[in-house]
Amino acid sequence: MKATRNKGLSVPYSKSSPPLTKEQIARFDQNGYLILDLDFDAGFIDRLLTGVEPLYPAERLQNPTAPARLQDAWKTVDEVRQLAVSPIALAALEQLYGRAALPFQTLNFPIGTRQLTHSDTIHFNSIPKGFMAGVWVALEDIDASNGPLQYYPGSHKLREYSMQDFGLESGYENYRHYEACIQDLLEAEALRPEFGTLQQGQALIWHANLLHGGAAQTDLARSRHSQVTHYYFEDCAYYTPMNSRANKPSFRKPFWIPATSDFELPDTGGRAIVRRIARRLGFK
Ligand SMILES: O=C(O)CCC(=O)C(=O)O
Repeated sequence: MKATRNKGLSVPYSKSSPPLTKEQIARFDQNGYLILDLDFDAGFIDRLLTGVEPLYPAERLQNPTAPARLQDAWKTVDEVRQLAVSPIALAALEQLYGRAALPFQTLNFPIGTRQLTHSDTIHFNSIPKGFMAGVWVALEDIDASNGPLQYYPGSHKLREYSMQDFGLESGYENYRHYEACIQDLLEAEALRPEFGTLQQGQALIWHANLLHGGAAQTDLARSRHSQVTHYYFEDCAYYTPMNSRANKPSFRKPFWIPATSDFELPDTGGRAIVRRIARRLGFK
């Protein structure tokens, strides 16, 4: 299955002046992550934060210390979209993977997520496998007390573990069992975490199979604004492992985050819902 790019998604870095050095590429290969600056200034980030704040779930007003997340704010907040199509991130990913990177999802977080350790290969995968990456951007300075990203260098070299590998049926109802199996794996492999204490505007690219999560936020009076963008790569088929059965991938048709703000969203409204119900009822 061939990925088609949305209009205008192009990387203004030439092959002769790419953003990453050979040493950075070797470090990514060895550690499974890489930190780099995306060159967005504080004014841009302020506008992004002002744009996303009113979109978080209303519970955040009642309880600002509860984890909150906002998916695909790029559709309405143009700074979120611009961050997702950062020319530096796209060019760096293309250098690391040898294929054009295709952003397909954004997540914004106002405070630490406290997410338990996992690998993104359980959520998103491709055929051929492994053509997926996450780019986590610090939208303010992050230190040990406001819930940094936590990751296990080198863990991307472990095999890719699916739900079935742990004797679990796929499905989000079994996700906490998956998380428990990953905790056992960390102990069995004696893996030690590192923490993403990044400065505002820095990004961490992670390999699809890097084990990562969110560290506890010890200072709940603080915020921890961040944005994650997930990328696939060109010329693959894409699927959702959590909804797949053994040898029966649940394929997906991502809508690539557009390079310019003059985009039209695909029809996900009434007609798409009617089509989905009709398919479930057995109508073609
Ligand atoms: O931001 C975090 O604390 C963790 C994010 C994460 O694990 C993810 O988006 O997969």
